[in-house]
Amino acid sequence: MQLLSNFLKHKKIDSELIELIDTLMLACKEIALQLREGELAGVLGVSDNTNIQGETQKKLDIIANEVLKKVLLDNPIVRGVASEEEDFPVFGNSDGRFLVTFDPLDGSSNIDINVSVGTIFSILEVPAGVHENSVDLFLQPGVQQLAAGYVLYGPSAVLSLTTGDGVNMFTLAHTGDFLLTHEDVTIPADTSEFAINMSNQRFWEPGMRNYIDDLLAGSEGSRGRNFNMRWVASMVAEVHRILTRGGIFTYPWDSREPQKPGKLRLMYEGNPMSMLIEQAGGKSSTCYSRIMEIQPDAIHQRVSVALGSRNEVDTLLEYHQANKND
Ligand code: P6P
Repeated sequence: MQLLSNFLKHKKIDSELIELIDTLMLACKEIALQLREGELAGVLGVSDNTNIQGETQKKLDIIANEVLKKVLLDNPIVRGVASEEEDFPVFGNSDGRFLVTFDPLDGSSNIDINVSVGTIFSILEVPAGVHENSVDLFLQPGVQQLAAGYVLYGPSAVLSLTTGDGVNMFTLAHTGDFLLTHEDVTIPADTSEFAINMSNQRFWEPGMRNYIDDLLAGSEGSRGRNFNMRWVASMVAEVHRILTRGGIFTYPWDSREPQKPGKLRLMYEGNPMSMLIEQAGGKSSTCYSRIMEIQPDAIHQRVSVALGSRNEVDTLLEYHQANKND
């Protein structure tokens, strides 16, 4: 089995990018250890803090965030980081080349019930000649990402990574090494499995309601076949399932907060997951446009998401187009 860094060297990936990915994995290994310990380490449960998202932070949200910040900012190749758990970006070496955005522990509402969670990351390069530290450094569309990935802390800890030349998966061995376990991941173009939080149905746009109604109608409906549903409430687990066997995941706009485009965050959920999905042959859309082409105007801005098997995402977009013309 090939070591992560040997695999990347063999792919002739930039040596400083390899160093950054190895640095990220140091942090993720520590997070995996803390999660494995769980109650034994006294790290479960909520803290007294609320983050900028208005969410009560779990103890492990804070631990994971602090580990990632320290490990990354100690490396002089990192200019700055932006985290779901930080109101503003945090800067390190002013000559650093890379910017990293991350959701330190996505799906953390699952921690206390021992269900899979994950760290999502996105790597950008500092625009040439920019010396001023500001949030603007990070506000680059998803197509500018150098690399993206997640570490899923499930029954095993698995890194799914893209550096722009396909998607590969690496499993964390008991030795502490990430070993190549799935090369050149490809998402089936069609699927019979969808993931959505059905409890929000009354808040969706007509296009989404009609699309889901037809999935639920199964073989008696216009789709003429039965569909299966999954909802883990952990985007990393949903995306991992889609990369592994296909499917469609959507967290659409809903009328509860009409001024917000969606629940998920563009910079450290939408963009990195979209890069993985597209690099594995899938599609990732807001339901109206390609997520990775959005020009961000705020570090915590939200986005509606529909991603997965290419042909099924296209079908969903047709339902939205049909209702837009109504
Ligand atoms: P809900 C986790 O909080 C998250 O950001 C994603 O990982 C997940 O897909 C979604 O929110 C779950 O949202 O409303 O079902 O709890």
